Amino acid sequence: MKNIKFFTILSAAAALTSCTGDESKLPNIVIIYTDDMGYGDLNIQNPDSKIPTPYMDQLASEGMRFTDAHSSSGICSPSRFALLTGTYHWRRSHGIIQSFGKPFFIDSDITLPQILNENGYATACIGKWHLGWDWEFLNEPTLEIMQFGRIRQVYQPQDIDWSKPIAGGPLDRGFDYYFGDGTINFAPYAWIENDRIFEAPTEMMLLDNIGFETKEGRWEFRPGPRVKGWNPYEVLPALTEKGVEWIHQQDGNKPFFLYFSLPSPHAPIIPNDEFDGTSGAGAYGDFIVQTDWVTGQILKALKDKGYDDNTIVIFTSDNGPEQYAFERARTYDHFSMGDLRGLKVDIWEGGHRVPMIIKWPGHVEPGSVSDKLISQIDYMSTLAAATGIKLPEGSAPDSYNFLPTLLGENYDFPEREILIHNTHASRWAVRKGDWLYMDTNSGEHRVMPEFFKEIRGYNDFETEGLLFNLKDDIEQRVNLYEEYPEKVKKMDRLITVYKDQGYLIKN
Ligand SMILES: [Ca+2]
Repeated sequence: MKNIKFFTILSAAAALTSCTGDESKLPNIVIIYTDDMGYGDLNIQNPDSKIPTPYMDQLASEGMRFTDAHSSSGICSPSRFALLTGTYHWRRSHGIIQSFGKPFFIDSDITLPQILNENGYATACIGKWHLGWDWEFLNEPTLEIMQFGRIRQVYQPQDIDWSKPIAGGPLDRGFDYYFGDGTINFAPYAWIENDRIFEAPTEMMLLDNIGFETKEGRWEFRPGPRVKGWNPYEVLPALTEKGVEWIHQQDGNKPFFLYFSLPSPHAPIIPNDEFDGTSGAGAYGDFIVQTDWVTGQILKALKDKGYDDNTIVIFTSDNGPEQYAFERARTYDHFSMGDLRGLKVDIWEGGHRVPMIIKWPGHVEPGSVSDKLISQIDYMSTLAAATGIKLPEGSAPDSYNFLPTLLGENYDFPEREILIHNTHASRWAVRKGDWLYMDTNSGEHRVMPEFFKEIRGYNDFETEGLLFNLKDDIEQRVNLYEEYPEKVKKMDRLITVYKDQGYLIKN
């Protein structure tokens, strides 16, 4: 990686500061959020994996691994909004934020970083944001480009005032600090620190001048302004360096919350050269190996500074694996979705059942595994409970506190009994106990190729809706819709009730 001159903030004073890891202090919180990493990409929960993930596996051996944990959506922005607000994304919106798109949030939203910040936490978001900003436009987009079969109105460098602070981003949602490139495959292709563009873009990233080869899949870049010399291969190393640096800057007098949001293993699949060939699953596998290494660097920084004993580390992914996973299964015999049906965007389990590990030394049993139904939406209530923070009235309406499960306490009923699954507005599913109902005859949004159906032996279904018992049928092969008409009716009604109600009933 090229030398990037502004990664030198780490001061001698910060480096010399030590921390005792005093247990009486509020715990630090680090969320490591991978992008499009599948359930079966976490080596420890896929016996047939072709990808080593030693750092993530080590984390699992030190914390609790959840086998029935879910993102709110099968795509990026909505899952991120849900995690940060304890609110189902579909109460607000279903889609992703496009280049220069408006914030997913409204200003009255109460966020996890905000409540932590108000209770004394230093808070940082480093990496992928993908939740929108209010950019200072000088005029409408001045370029029209055809991409993915439709005409796009595209901003050029001269259409935006790069000198102004960018409102509506992480700093307006409770973070003290932001560093990242927004979204790796969306313009602007530039570094943003706090609410400022570090260097103004002066040229256009177009499909014929990207200047780099992807190692798997296709380029996913949307055309738009970029900084001269922008190199996407530098993004992941730069974010890693910055994440480690920010942890080292904490002086131990104040608890901290780091939301470390990786651009990997999302496409473009661009592992750095030193990771080439480190997996048995092609470049994607190598990208996971790098993602694993990055995770290890963040964990190492916590250990090096003595914060490890008093830090809650949450590791998870924003949705299931991208469509390249079908071909990868055929070529490398590696199933990124594990045994689950479907992948990213689907409301099949593969779209939203994601890797999840939580480590909290002295509180969470090392090497434990939980099959409790939980969602990333639940982090807000759970972390509030873990830190003794009272959530403001009306905040985190869909968030359950699963702290008892984390602490290994006996609990007569599940913290979360019901979970709604949704990506686009056209298909809905509801989970209650072992039962899963879908109001559609297929959970797929990405069309599953015939060769993959053959590999897995999947059949299509003819009924109007679908009903599965996941306890016996995690692969969603046996449709019980016609056998349990009363259950179908009740569960269908549940979707309407919880949509209309505006919140879930909490225990
Ligand atoms: Ca994603």
